[in-house]
Amino acid sequence: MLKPDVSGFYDPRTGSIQYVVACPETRACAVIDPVLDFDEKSGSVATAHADAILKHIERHELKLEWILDTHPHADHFSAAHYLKQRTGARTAIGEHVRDVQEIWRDIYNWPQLACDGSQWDRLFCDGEIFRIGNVPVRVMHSPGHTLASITYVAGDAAFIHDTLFMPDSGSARADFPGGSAISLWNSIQRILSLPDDTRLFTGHDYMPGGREPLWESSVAEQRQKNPHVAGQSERDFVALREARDSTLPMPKLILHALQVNIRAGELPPAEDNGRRYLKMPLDALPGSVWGT
Ligand SMILES: N[C@@H](CCC(=O)N[C@@H](CS)C(=O)NCC(=O)O)C(=O)O
Ligand SMILES: [Fe+2]
Repeated sequence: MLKPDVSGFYDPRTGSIQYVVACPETRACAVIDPVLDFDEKSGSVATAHADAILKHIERHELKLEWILDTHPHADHFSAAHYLKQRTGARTAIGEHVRDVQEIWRDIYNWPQLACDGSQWDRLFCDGEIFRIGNVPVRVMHSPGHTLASITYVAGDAAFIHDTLFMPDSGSARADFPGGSAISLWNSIQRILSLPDDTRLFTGHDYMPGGREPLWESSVAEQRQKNPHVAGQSERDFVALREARDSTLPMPKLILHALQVNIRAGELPPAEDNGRRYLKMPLDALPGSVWGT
């Protein structure tokens, strides 16, 4: 089996891992889950992370074919639109992004938002296969964290985003609009049915106990060491997940990020003064600090 070259790029501000996945035979590559930098205090947007990825691609003489997202992120802006503008590569995400668009169209009261996924070049469905150079990539719908989440299985490497984190860090939350702990359990079981030595690349690492950031594990390691799966039943997992989720505040940027990410990372259009604005719905989400 052709093993892709995988480079991870860690964003310490959001604990996100961005990947460049390259075909060792053709030098074709894909970017997965690139981050557009955003400082909510100043409202400033920057492209340092995306530019570092472009530099890596240039330095290694790779050819960018795909800009992939695993799901519409709730904690950072996607740099998909920016990278497409810079490179012309195609953007893609899972087809159920349309359902996520409908949820957030209502929250933002944007009846004019096209909820057909037309903001991306390609929408993948479960089981679909495409290529990064000579590396076949199989798409696995893996909902739970969001309705639209997909895992990219590229050769012996699976990009599992926010399903399982590193084995010492359990699993992703399932309490966003459209999230489901049972669906997350089922998606995790599908991932764990991949061969034992499949390289698993996670979407976030929050450095528990102050250790260095890590993002690669294997199916065997997850089965043995991750307390959210080792020895767990579906019922116990759902109880554990829902109990933990009820204690988690919403991500700092969820209301900033979704309005950008349901448009493939394109920022809102500039108003007549040339400035772009975000929209903040009030009282739309549960999980306030005062518990309402
Ligand atoms: N403190 C972070 C939390 C981000 C967050 O909720 N991350 C999601 C993935 S998008 C998650 O699953 N977190 C699990 C956890 O915090 O236990 C923030 O405010 O951005
Ligand atoms: Fe996420």
